Amino acid sequence: MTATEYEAKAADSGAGATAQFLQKAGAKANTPPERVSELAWEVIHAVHDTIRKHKVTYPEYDALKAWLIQVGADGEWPLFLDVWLEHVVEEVANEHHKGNKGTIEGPYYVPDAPEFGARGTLPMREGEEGTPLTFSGQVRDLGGAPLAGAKVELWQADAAGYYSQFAPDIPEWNLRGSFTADDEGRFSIDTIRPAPYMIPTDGSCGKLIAAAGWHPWRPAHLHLKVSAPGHDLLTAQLYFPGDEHNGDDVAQAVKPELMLAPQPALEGPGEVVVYDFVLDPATEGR
Ligand code: MBD
Ligand code: FE
Repeated sequence: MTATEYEAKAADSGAGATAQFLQKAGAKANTPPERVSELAWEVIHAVHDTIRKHKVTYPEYDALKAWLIQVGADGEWPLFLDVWLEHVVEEVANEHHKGNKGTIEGPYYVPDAPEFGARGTLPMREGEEGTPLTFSGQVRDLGGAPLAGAKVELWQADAAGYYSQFAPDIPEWNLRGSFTADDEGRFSIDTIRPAPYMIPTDGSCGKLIAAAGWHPWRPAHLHLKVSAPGHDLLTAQLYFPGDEHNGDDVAQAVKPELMLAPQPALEGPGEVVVYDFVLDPATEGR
């Protein structure tokens, strides 16, 4: 079976994303009770206000209950939260940054991908579909000094819009890799152009989208984590000009600073693109 011959099921991607999230070494928030109370009450009161304002009925309340139960059963809490809430958490977390803009991580990052040094090709199947893309750049600090040895992790969907480890029948590390910038902070990665991503329609998030008359699309994107000792980790996504959904990403994670400018390759059928990263110094106390 090839990537285009199956339909990814919400159960595959949702359950995988939930398992992946639960494996993450749990960073403890240590939130004091006063803050827990304030945050919880504000959210609860906001829901009360919505119920009063729109005179929400018992059938609507029961439909909400059933839907919330089903989100958990589908394993779609990571998907729901990352699509509709994470972009604001990211905005607040990084508003002090002077270097590169970042954006949300989303539900499909997996740590410890294969390592390739400063230059290499992402793991791919034989005859991997998609336009070849050479993505290169330099990692620097705020003063413009190259960050030799910076780590550049890239993960992406394939040309059918599926992520390895979150859809069936794709090799484990397909289109996932970790690179180490050279003495000048430079790296170069051979990959393919990803396809736009569609939220699975058969799970709870898809049901919400259909019931509300929204669309399920994210524009095509490359996911990156760029890090260097003494600097804040940068989690970003890079986008392609002309994508139909750059202006209405369901996850609201597109920023103009994250738009690539691919050019036709000098040789061969593919494209080349250069994008540099500027990392902020490590934030105290985070
Ligand atoms: C994705 O590929 C993604 O990047 C986000 C943020 C949410 C769902 C799927
Ligand atoms: Fe993604």
